[in-house]
Amino acid sequence: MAKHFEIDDGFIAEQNEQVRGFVEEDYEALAKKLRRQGVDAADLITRAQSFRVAVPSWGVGTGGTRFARFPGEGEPRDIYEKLEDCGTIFKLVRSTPGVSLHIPWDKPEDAGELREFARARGLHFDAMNSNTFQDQPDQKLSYKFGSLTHPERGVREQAIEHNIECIEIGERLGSKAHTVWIGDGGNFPGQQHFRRALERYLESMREIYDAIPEDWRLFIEHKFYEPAFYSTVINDWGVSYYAARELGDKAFCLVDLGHHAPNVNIEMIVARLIQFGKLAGFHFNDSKYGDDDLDAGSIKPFQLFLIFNELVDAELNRVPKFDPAYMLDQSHNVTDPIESLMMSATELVRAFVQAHLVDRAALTEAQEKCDPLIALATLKEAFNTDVSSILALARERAGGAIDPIATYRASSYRFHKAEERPSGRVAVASGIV
Ligand code: LRH
Ligand code: MN
Repeated sequence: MAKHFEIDDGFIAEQNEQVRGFVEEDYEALAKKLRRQGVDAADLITRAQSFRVAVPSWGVGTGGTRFARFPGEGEPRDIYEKLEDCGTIFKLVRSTPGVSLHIPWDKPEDAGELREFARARGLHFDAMNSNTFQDQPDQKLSYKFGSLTHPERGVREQAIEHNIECIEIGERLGSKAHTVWIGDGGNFPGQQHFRRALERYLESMREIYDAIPEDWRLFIEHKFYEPAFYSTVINDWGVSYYAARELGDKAFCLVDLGHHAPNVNIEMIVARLIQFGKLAGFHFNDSKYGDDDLDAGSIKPFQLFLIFNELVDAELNRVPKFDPAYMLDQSHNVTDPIESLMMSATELVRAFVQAHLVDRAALTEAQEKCDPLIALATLKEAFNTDVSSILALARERAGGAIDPIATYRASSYRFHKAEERPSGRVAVASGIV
């Protein structure tokens, strides 16, 4: 078996040595400032180390748009090479041990072997994802006019069976959740009967729900448009919540940040789903216009912070049934996917730690005393605090890199992978196109 290049711990330690002094200087200054606010910086390092987010297997290949895809060097060509890259991300940032698979893109020949390959790299499998938004070469019936809501029972059955197969593969891989996102909808007024389509969705999802093992969760992912451009069956959190309630206690609502119309108040949707005990978790990314699948925190970092403000408030107030699953769901069209995923994971930990910096007593007092300016100022105080040194030391003390991007580039990992993975063969649908 050809030798596969890996970044070793010694190299990471060497790179850390070069920058540790500066980071510890910044940390001491920050710790001193936080002590004045009665905040223990060392506690925040522990919190940062507790944060976990899963990476999407489809995110380590270069993504594209309907116009073009510009594959990079050393693209992963199969699920094993995707896991190699996920292992490298985890080695450097230490917050991403979970990998979310997409079936059939990542259908394993040998689930046991794949599970062992992942385990050897400190990885495990997070939520599974089904795919009834594309037709596979060997597929009998087309999903052109829908899948779980298609007028023809045969097409719905085919889609139900595919979801049940994903769950069975997930069981063999040790996953504990299954995400169902369907693109079903219409492009023209009159194309779909809105009520019948939703009825069919619930009928189909009940069969999938019944196949969910006792200790699993079923995640419903809503999206306001695309690929349908007039109506989408599961278009917003309201219908997702209704469906989750209808299905039962194992069904929850997953929030993909890019699946909302511009300017929708997503942090309030999060607060609602937390209050209703139906928040599944997230597909984190960012966007300016549509479902752009850009890097988390790259366009609207304050919104990301406000979302984590709701999550940390719920965590600290021990809201019942609060157990959100965090995943990234991005498409990397112009950056090295590994760098983007490391940066995005870091921006999530940053928002999480900043949310733990919020003076909640002062915020509650300002809210109860109708003092909006102090309420906003209290949030901004936390958001404007540079916690980079806390994040860096949290990574380093967990065996990772103080500066993941610099360490990754210094390792020439991508160059080595370009050698090992001649670009002839690229995995089918390695990224979202
Ligand atoms: C749909 C979506 C969904 C995935 C797909 C790759 O836009 O967010 O979560 O299945 O992207
Ligand atoms: Mn998604």
